[in-house]
Amino acid sequence: MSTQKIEIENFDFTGLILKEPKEKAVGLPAIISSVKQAAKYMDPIEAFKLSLEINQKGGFDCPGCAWPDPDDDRSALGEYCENGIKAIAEEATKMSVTNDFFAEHSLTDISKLSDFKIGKLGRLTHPMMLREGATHYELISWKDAFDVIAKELNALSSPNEAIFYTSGRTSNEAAYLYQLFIRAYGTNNLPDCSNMCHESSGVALSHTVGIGKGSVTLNDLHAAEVIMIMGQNPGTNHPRMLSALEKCKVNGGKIITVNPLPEAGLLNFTDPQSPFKMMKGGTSLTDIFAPVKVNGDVAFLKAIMLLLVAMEDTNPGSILDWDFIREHTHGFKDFLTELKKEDIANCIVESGVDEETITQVAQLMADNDKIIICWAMGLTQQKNGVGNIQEVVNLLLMRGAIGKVGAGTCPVRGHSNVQGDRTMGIWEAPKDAFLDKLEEVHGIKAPREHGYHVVSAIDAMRTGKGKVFIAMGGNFLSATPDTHYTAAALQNTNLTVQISTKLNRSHLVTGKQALILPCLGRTDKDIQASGEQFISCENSMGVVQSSQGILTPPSKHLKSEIAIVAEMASATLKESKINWAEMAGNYDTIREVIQATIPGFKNYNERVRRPGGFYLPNGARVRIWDTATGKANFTTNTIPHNKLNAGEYIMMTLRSHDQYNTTLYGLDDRYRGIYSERRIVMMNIKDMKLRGWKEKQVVNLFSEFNGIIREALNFLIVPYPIPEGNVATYFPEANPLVPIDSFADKSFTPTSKFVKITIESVS
Ligand SMILES: Nc1nc2c(c(=O)[nH]1)N[C@H]1C(S)=C(S)[C@@H](COP(=O)(O)OP(=O)(O)OC[C@H]3O[C@@H](n4cnc5c(=O)[nH]c(N)nc54)[C@H](O)[C@@H]3O)O[C@H]1N2
Ligand SMILES: Nc1nc2c(c(=O)[nH]1)N[C@H]1C(S)=C(S)[C@@H](COP(=O)(O)OP(=O)(O)OC[C@H]3O[C@@H](n4cnc5c(=O)[nH]c(N)nc54)[C@H](O)[C@@H]3O)O[C@H]1N2
Ligand SMILES: [Mo]
Repeated sequence: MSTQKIEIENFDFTGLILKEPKEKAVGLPAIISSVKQAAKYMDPIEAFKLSLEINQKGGFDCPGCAWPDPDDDRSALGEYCENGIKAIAEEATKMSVTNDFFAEHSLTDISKLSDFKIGKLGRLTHPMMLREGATHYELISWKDAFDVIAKELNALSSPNEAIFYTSGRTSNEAAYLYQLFIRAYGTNNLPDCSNMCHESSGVALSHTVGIGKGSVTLNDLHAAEVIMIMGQNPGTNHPRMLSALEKCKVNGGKIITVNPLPEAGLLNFTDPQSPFKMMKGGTSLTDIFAPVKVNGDVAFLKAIMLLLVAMEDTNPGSILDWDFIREHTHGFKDFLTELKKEDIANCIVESGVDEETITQVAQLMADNDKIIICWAMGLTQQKNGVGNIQEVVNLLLMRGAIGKVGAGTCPVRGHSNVQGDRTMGIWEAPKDAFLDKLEEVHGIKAPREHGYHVVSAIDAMRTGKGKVFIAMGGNFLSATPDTHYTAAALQNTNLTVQISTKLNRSHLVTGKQALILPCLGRTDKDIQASGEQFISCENSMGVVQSSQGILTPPSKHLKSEIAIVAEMASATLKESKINWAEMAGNYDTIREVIQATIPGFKNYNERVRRPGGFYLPNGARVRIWDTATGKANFTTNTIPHNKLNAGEYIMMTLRSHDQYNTTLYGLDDRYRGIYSERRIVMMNIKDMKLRGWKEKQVVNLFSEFNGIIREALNFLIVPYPIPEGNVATYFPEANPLVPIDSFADKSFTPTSKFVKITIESVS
């Protein structure tokens, strides 16, 4: 065993500068910022070539977010967004981490670098192995790497001792092949980033409307009369969504924002595709801003529904869509009885929003029929994340606002193919019908026992039940909760394997042995036996499109994710009758088996080649409810009571404007006016005064949960317009504070937006 010390956190300050938070998003500063970013790390001609191809029909799918592209006209400037350009610059960087780098630097040394510096080292170029007890990664041939994996997997006493993680950039083709290999090998241990992301949406929507995806299309957003955006910061995380919101406003729609923070992008927006408007100063997007307390959403939604019911009682038939409720829903009576037991005054207090604002929101909901509710992590990463989303559905169902033009559910997805990965079977709890099909098409025996999700996977490794960990992309260590607990879990395994484009901390905190398998990214050309290949992805609105990289890969030693899976499978499953090599040689053959296994992919190869791709079937969109009752279900969800003792705060962990999850593009959070530092904690000025604290006060953060105290040291206080009692930090710096056993009911999503903490001043 090696005794080298690996740093799991980096506590250094980088020099906080504070400015006034911005009140508008995008516009010229955004373009300048992204061009600067691209120019720093990329060849300028390649950067320009790429910017013309982003999200174009026949171009490549931006490796940034999962926001859909317009069905019809796409901007000549490229479906551009500042953070999309940054995502591409990050992948298409000129810098690389070669085998020489690993020969020169021990793991201990690399781990002393900050996450930001590690990311900026560049693309991985060679397969590398860390042998048991070694201090350095060393070069390994691809063949030997696959043999190591095969040997370890075949030595396990049960396939359930292996864990296969997936991050959400993996293409449909790679995801399908990966899950096929894993199930042919014999386990459903397929935790994925979705477990930490929109799992609460999937669980809530499947139960209530019969499909774990949103029901709206981009055109619905344009046609909506009211869009309510809850727990989401699109100016940073889905910048192209702002163009859709702007169209909605131009068409006369109203926008309600429900968020503890006044996020710049939602207040005012200047479309980068429209230079004329850029000079005029942009569109004011939000009509009503409802500053909920963290996790005040169930109370907020119930208050609105109570007001709607009161209006209905005064003027029967005027508010509730009785035809819809009768024909399409189940459980309305019980729902109404339970709702009426709630005290509206209490709902208002628990929501944190004032009565006048709530009344205005209810009035908009009453006056308009085409209502869309969008949401993201502010709702899903809560103990009652599933309840939050079920309340969203209740509100839409009361108003008949689903399954018609301009109305419905809009969970805004994160990773560019996270939705597609789930469609392809990346799921620890697959349905029997899916496994039956897999057996029929491939002649395998698919395991039926459900596998580990992210949280249970960590526990399994911690207790020695998970012995081999393989990650298809992502940064498991830094993205998961309870960083030190997870580190110990990973270090307790025999082998960790990372299939990655870039180096991150998960390559440093390893099992006894570790492999780095470097792969092609979305922007790279992918040439296989039958010639140049393309892959396909499903966006947040269920549109499947092709994506083809155009750059020369950064190293000739890289393999595609598909080739890696195929070779791993061939090496491990010696008796397998599946022709892995053929599929890796020609991705059309993978699409053929996907078509045979998964509904909605008829004529996949032909339809995916059409410009703009094709829509997958969506029951809720056409009012077909694939639920246990055959109807859309109303539900009752209790209001969480979050009592705080003196000196306790509720912490939410957020993304800054300069990061993609654990990848740090830079150290600034321009819209929030926070520059050059990530170890910060945003706090209400009144809370600061109570403690006698000043701006930039150095503090330590502690969370106590089920008797265990966790700490995150060295943070600087930033006064910010955030509700009293709430504070905000950045993900992943604050992840050591998120308790492993604090997760959402039913979806097991870590409560990254709700961590009870105490704060102590250092000086
Ligand atoms: N540039 C960029 N784009 C990204 C990502 C990225 O890191 N960078 N990540 C991608 C991924 S994987 C995802 S999942 C998405 C994430 O997209 P978001 O969900 O927008 O990201 P977060 O920063 O987690 O922001 C959550 C928002 O919820 C609010 N919030 C927190 N708690 C509550 C609450 O209790 N109630 C309400 N109503 N609001 C609350 C916060 O103030 C914040 O505005 O973005 C995707 N796109
Ligand atoms: N506290 C807190 N924790 C959170 C969250 C939060 O809001 N707060 N958000 C959660 C959410 S929503 C998510 S989705 C997860 C994200 O969790 P992950 O998806 O695991 O994390 P990422 O940071 O997106 O992964 C980045 C790494 O992916 C690799 N990579 C990038 N592109 C490719 C590719 O094309 N192929 C391959 N094979 N590898 C690639 C690179 O090595 C890069 O370093 O984090 C979760 N964790
Ligand atoms: Mo996510």
